[in-house]
Amino acid sequence: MFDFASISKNLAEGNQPKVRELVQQALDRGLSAKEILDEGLMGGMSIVGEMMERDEIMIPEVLAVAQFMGAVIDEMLKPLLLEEDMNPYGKVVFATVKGDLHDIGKNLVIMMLDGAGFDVIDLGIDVPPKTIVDAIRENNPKMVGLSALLTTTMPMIEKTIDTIQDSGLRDQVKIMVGGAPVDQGFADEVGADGYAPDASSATKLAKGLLN
Ligand code: B12
Repeated sequence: MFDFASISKNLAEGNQPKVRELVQQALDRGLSAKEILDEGLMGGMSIVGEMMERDEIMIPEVLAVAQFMGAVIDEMLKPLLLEEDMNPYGKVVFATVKGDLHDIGKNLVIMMLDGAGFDVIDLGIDVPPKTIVDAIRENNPKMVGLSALLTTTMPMIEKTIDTIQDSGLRDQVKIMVGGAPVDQGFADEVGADGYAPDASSATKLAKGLLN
């Protein structure tokens, strides 16, 4: 039985050489990339998420862990995940809405989704509704993620959802919304399918909505 918890623990502690060594050991023992991702790396990000909730870790450290996890996935697991045909959750189009330049939270959510096996198309910041509609048409995603960090850009989430609706694409996608000023009440009010307060619950939400 492989000690996946030690991958999680070392990832959360930022011990990068040890994480690489353990992931390589797991691969050498013939464990699947998906197992290593779900049991080891995602466990580490859950620990980091909990530390964030308790204010025990600073944002730059969180970003460093998330970026490192992305690098391990890219360099060590991605080719195998593709071979294993592990993209079980399909495509997600993600954007910070028009008028809003905040992307740290969006990028964290994207990294977690990426790590969990979603194929995320990141449209970036300050994204107008039409660009999002065009991206849905082009990429045929199962889900759209919208982020807003300002009370002044929250209405742009509603405008974006309305534009998706008016374009006749609403039934094709689930829509999840988030960002510091957003809450469940707002999500219900604007007709989103779901809201999550942070990156690890966003991943759970996305899996739940698509199951
Ligand atoms: C960093 C920051 C900036 C940086 C952004 C850099 C960047 N690349 O993102 C800069 C300096 C550019 C900036 C600019 C401004 N900012 Co600013 N900024 C912040 C700050 C300090 C941190 C935001 C952050 O990154 N948090 C960390 C991340 C990890 O958290 P998060 O974004 O909330 O994301 C998490 C969740 O919300 C959730 N989530 C996020 N998106 C999504 C999406 C989905 C689908 C889901 C499910 C979940 C989800 O998961 C994330 C991870 O756990 C906040 C204060 C704060 N504490 O929030 C102010 C804050 C958001 N900013 C504020 C303001 C006022 C501004 C400016 C207007 C300032 C100015 N006068 O110019 C400009 C606006 C620029 C613009 N048009 O967007 C105010 C907003 C007030 C309000 N009520 O609207 C805040 C609250 C500060 C304050 N207390 O006044 N800002």
